[in-house]
Amino acid sequence: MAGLLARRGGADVKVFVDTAPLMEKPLAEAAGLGWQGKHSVLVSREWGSWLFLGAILTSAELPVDKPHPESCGSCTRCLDVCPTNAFPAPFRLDARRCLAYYSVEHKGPIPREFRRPMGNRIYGCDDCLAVCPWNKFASVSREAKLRSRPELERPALAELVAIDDAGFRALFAGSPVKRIGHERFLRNVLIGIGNSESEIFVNSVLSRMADPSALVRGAAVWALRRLDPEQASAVRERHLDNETDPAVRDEWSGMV
Ligand code: B12
Ligand code: SF4
Ligand code: SF4
Repeated sequence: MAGLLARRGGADVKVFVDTAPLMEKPLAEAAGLGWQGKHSVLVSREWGSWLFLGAILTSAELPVDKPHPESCGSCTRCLDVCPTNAFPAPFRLDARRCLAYYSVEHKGPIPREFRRPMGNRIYGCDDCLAVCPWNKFASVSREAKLRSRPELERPALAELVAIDDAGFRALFAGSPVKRIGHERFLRNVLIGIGNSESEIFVNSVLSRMADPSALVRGAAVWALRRLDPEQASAVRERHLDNETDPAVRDEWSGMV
């Protein structure tokens, strides 16, 4: 539907959902749908923070709505919960510290500072949205396309890290997760495994140590070092002999 141009009742209509250079949040606030909360996304009295925005540009004459007043009051829950302190001030997000940016948009290795706070978030982060007290007014959407798929509700990390490119594409067909591609997906899964502090994943990690992707190998080194430092020391020289990528070599550095 995104970017669709049509004529309806004599007016031009163009529809966008997160696909055009439009600032949807200030537009939604001006349209009276809600207000930009201290976490910077739109909050509605009816839907809380759990909503997507869509925009319709039209030449039709429409009545003008009143902008919605800001209604956060003294609440600071979203600012306090952020695992990376991404809010330098209320209503102001530093996207360079946001895990939604690193897990979804960022193409390179996850900067070291953000690996532990990332926990086991494989795609995006919703913490600041999830704690908003206005969510108590939200209800589950009846839209079938927004329903979660049972096989993806609590996926096992060991299964996710073993998945190949074709399996990844099949599992996430029709889902935005597919957009990040297999390599970035494995990078995020390996960070989640490294944060699990559970040695049961060591063999899964070892199976990715010689992956053709340097991004994946680098994340596997980090995960192995966290889960089993002795094993990491034992295999270090063997892997370094064949490693040409400077970023992956850097992951091995500092170990003797
Ligand atoms: C770029 C972008 C991101 C970036 C930057 C986020 C951001 N807050 O801007 C990243 C990748 C980090 C991101 C993350 C997420 N995003 Co996003 N994102 C966008 C996108 C494409 C553009 C947003 C934008 O214009 N940012 C630019 C900045 C300048 O805008 P702003 O924060 O609103 O800035 C205002 C205030 O912060 C303030 N301000 C900013 N700087 C300063 C400085 C000073 C001094 C002062 C006083 C004020 C001030 O004034 C600005 C103007 O109003 C929109 C879609 C769209 N086209 O609008 C979706 C959108 C905002 N994202 C969305 C979602 C759902 C998310 C995530 C929850 C995804 C996830 N689960 O991982 C997270 C939430 C993180 C968060 N707390 O914002 C939804 C939000 C729905 C809603 N309820 O509003 C949108 C609207 C997409 C959609 N159509 O549904 N996103
Ligand atoms: S999405 Fe997560 S990391 Fe980003 S600002 Fe919200 S709580 Fe912080
Ligand atoms: S959690 Fe509190 S401060 Fe943050 S947007 Fe919701 S009401 Fe506003």
